[in-house]
Amino acid sequence: MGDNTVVMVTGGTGLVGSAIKYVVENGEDPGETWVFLSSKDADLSDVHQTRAIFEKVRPTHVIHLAAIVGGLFKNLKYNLDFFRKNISINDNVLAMSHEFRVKKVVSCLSTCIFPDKTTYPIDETMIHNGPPHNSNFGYSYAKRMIDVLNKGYNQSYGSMFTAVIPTNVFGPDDNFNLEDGHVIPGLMNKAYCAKRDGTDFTIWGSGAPLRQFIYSHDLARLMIWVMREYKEIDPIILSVGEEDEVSIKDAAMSVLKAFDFKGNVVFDTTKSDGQFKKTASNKKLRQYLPEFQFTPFHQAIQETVDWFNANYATARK
Ligand code: NAP
Ligand code: GFB
Repeated sequence: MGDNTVVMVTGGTGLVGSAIKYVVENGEDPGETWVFLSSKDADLSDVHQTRAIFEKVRPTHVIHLAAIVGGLFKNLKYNLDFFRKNISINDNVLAMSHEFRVKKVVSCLSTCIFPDKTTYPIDETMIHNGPPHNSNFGYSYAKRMIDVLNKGYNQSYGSMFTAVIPTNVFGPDDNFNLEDGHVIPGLMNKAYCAKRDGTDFTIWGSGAPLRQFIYSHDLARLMIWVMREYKEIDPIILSVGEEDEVSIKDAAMSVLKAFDFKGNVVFDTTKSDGQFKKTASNKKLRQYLPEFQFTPFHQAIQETVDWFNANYATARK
């Protein structure tokens, strides 16, 4: 890409945005200028602030990550907020991308937005084939509308607005808050405290549900590739293979191994299990990148635990 390329990353201070920043700053010299936004640069749910930041940055490319994001328990509590806030952010960012003639936008869906009643493995063609799991219908429908907007802008203006569909992400700079965060950072925060205080380590739910987890640094490398090389309007799933799916219990054991935790493990089955599985196929990704190497799961867990131990005082929790 030419050296006049300006890539603006909305949501640039979150888990995924921080990983993209890390990869860009630790790789070979990028051909592009990169600008990473936080909500302090602009509240993107406000169209006037959104226009102002596009006016200021004048991006040629946008990686759109900004959203209200959270784990199962935050979604269960705030479905309406997830829908309304994310719908307005998404509409504003794509409208301003059109108004400022952005050449390409890569937005983010999620494997948790697919129909709850479905055949497996899930693939990119199945997004709108039925209602999502009820636990996160607000977030899911707002995400699905990104795909609708992408197709609408392409039909009306030929816009190159596309999207990726990551599976559950974890890594440094995650949100480790116990109530609002996702399972991996939640387990890490709990393991840290249980080891420090000599208390039980509690896994919520039965531990039986299945998930595919992608390390944020791997997702970052894939998203940079999508921004530079992927030419389809249809979205692409960015996930480890079906064969790398693990149970919540397996993931928790990997976290405990990384902490060298020797205490008592208990399951709080009064807490919801949420969706049992959302097994996604990465066949389309493999057709493009058959040689891509994902970081082994436990190595990624260990790197994240090491980061959390070193940054506990300032981590989001
Ligand atoms: P995150 O850590 O919660 O970061 C969210 C980012 O969005 C932050 O930079 C935040 O800014 C920004 N933001 C929130 N509200 C905003 C607003 N009104 N205006 C401007 N910026 C706003 O989220 P993440 O996990 O990195 O997720 C990034 C993207 O990946 C999201 O679109 C999410 O749906 C998608 N995704 C995530 C996962 C996962 O497991 N984490 C899985 C699949 C897809 P501040 O830092 O200033 O608050
Ligand atoms: O990452 P998570 O919160 O969301 O994982 P989802 C929830 C699963 O992990 C449930 C179990 O089975 C929980 O019972 N779990 C065990 C825990 N211990 C914990 C813990 O300490 N914290 C948390 N959070 N869970 C989300 C969607 O679904 O997937 C979001 O709701 C988002 O919209 C995200 O897209 C990627 O994987 O169930």
